[in-house]
Amino acid sequence: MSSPARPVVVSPDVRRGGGAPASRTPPGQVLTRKWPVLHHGEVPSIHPAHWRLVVDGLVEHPLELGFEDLHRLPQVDLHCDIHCVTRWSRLDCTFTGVPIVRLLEMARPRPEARFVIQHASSAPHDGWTTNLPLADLLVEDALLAWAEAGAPLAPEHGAPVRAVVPRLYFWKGAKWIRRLELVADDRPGFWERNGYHLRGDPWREERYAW
Ligand SMILES: Nc1nc2c(c(=O)[nH]1)N[C@H]1C(S)=C(S)[C@@H](COP(=O)(O)O)O[C@H]1N2
Ligand SMILES: [Mo]
Repeated sequence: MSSPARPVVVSPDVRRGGGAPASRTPPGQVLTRKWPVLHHGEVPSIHPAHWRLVVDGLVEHPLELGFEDLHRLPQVDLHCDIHCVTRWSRLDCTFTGVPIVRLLEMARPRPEARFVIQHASSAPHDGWTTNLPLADLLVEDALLAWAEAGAPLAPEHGAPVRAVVPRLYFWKGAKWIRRLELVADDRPGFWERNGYHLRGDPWREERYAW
């Protein structure tokens, strides 16, 4: 049985300066071919059958869905670059998943909703979060992803499902994501409370809050 071809979404940064690696590398970043692992706390073990995602807060229709439900939504392959605030960048990643905007269209944010808090399951700090403007998720290249380069995500990279928001530093994508909470006022997440920027645009070097 062959699986149907998925549309390819290309993140705009991939085409910067004609796509040459140097012009695609934000200031102060160093390219790596490996995919480093970076997080706070322990790697949780989450069986796909037990994974749930909640979309709630300031929405008209709160959602709760599982791994199979997510796969029934329109999937894409996302060609993008990732930029960690600790200065490594990895070009030409391919993430498979569903654009977060599809879930937001279903949940229908209320007019007051302006920020999104991503919540992760990561013991012992189940409260790991990262915050971002809602507008940064109303694009086709911000995903809930379950695979990279055709292979399911490894547990340390966020299995079964993580967020990938390639226009911002990579910490704005929660591994082991479990909840998208829509809020009216910005609320600094884990790294943001530790001095990182509220938005985190790598092209403006928005690394730190100061
Ligand atoms: N749940 C969770 N997600 C997280 C983090 C974390 O500590 N916990 N760290 C972030 C940071 S700082 C980065 S750079 C990326 C790293 O993802 P990777 O380990 O797959 O490279 O995950 C982000 N998502
Ligand atoms: Mo990071």
